[in-house]
Amino acid sequence: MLRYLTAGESHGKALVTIVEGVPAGLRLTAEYINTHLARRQQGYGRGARQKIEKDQVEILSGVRLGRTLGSPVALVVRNRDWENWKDVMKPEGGRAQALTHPRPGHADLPGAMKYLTRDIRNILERSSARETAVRVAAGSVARRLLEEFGIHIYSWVVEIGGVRYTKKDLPPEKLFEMAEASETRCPDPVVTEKMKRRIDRACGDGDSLGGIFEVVATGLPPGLGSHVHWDRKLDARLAGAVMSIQAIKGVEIGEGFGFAVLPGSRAHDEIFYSKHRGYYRRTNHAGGIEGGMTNGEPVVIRAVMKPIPTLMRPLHSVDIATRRAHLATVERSDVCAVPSASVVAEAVVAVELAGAFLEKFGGDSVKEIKRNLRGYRSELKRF
Ligand code: EPS
Repeated sequence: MLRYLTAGESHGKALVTIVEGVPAGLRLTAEYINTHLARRQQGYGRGARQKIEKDQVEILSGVRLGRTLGSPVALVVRNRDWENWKDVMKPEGGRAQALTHPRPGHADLPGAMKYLTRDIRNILERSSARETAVRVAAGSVARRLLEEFGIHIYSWVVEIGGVRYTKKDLPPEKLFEMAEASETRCPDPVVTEKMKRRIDRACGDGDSLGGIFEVVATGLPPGLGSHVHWDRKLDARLAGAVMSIQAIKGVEIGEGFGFAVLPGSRAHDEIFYSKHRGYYRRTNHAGGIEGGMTNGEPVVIRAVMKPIPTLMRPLHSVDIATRRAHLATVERSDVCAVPSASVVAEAVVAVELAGAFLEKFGGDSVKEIKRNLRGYRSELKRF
């Protein structure tokens, strides 16, 4: 079983993760993980914090001489901003002014009530999307594993604050390449500029913006996941993982909500066979998943991120110390983090896909898994 946990507060000393269930013999370097950490930090509309942080991972365990050992992989990403928060965030001793003005849309108020604290900082430090830095680190391990088997994950942004990109019929690696060159991770330079102007306008208004991104995974063999139980269905697992990213409010797979208007005759992907390709489809409305299992077509996931709840022109709230009306806390924040969220989604998708992959082909070493995959592929050739 592949699993990970994270720990760490936004302005604490560091973020850490332990990834367990990684097979032995996988090439893995800090440099590889750092590439993805840097991708997450980019994006137009980010705040001043990203000028402070330059995320770098340190591999603490589970890797020796550039290859995994099969033991837990422990990773740490240090918060540079910790230097400025030592007094407020120190683990022992000291006092700090309580934050008491919850932001609508944030974890602030439900968290304060749940944990019976009147200092919202006790909640916001952990609910902060800063935690996604180390999720990308964990996801990079899973991604490296998938790459070893020809499975690749891409993402791009399709909408920010109502400025929409209509997807062109291009291969995912091409769309990805164009998204990587865009400040909003949008594959179209003209739409990128429109998105940037929309973000500028929101920034000028003291407002924030959400949007939609798409993640595509290619090279997946059919049969990952299962139809037999709710918690083994791959679409459910992917949706749960993507929904767990901070500020995500909706996830769809393939045609998703678009199925509401399509008749069955146009909704389903007809089945074809050729000696060269085996079974294949000419459309992919299902988003690569039928009955909770991959069907061999690319997996396509879209998700919507709500606008960031920290507004420079704050919304109405209540002071939880006095119960009197008060404007919400104004904290340094981002205007838009949709481009970053799409990179985080790649990471959590990688973990789910690698987990399902290991369940089917699992072994203790990459060598063993390669043999298992070869065996399955040769069965499918005769199928
Ligand atoms: C975040 C608020 C901002 C973001 C942060 C997420 O942090 P700060 O309050 O320190 O300015 O920059 O995201 C990151 C630090 C990051 O690396 O992604 C929040 O409240 O979720």
